[in-house]
Amino acid sequence: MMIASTKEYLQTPCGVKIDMRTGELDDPDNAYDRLLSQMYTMYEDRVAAEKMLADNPVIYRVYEKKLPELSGELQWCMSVTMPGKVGREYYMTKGHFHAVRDTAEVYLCVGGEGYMLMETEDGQVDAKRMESNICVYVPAGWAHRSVNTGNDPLISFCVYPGHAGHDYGSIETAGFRKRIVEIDGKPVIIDRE
Ligand code: PAN
Ligand code: ZN
Repeated sequence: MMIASTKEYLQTPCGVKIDMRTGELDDPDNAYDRLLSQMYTMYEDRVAAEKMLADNPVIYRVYEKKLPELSGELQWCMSVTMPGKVGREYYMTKGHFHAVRDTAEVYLCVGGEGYMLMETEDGQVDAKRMESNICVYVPAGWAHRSVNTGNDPLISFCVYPGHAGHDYGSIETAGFRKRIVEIDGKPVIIDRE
């Protein structure tokens, strides 16, 4: 559906069916796959990452509706991080700050297991467990990344302010301070080297 103007957005309530087992939206306005080739430099084991590029797996998928990018409005989407590892590091989203730092986000996990890894620009770090029925609150000013430590897709319903925007640059440049890797068969949070 073409949406002509902001005004029209505001005049168009929508109701959308979501398949909570897969995260799929009926009739998404945008659905994209993030492939390993689009983020392989973010993994600690670059050799393992480059070897996997031959298959170039889908690391995560996002289903979105086109909604007004305005304060007072909300964006929402389904985020599905696949199970898997690059070397010993679990599949994860790229992660970002919101471009408008003063904007928070809610993630309601509806399937799978993992962590929401978070950090602030002044060096605070946190990780909250994600599994079905856990709602994670990402406060304003915290960068956030979903990490799938399980064997099934990690699926969340995400809601954030319409005008938040995404700032990937600082994470792409410096990376998160923490990584989540498998050690002796279990997820362990370690410092970035
Ligand atoms: C989510 C994320 C989604 C994909 O909707 O955009 O999980 O992760 P990246 O954006 O880090 O690639 C969100 O946090 N929106 O603000
Ligand atoms: Zn976000």
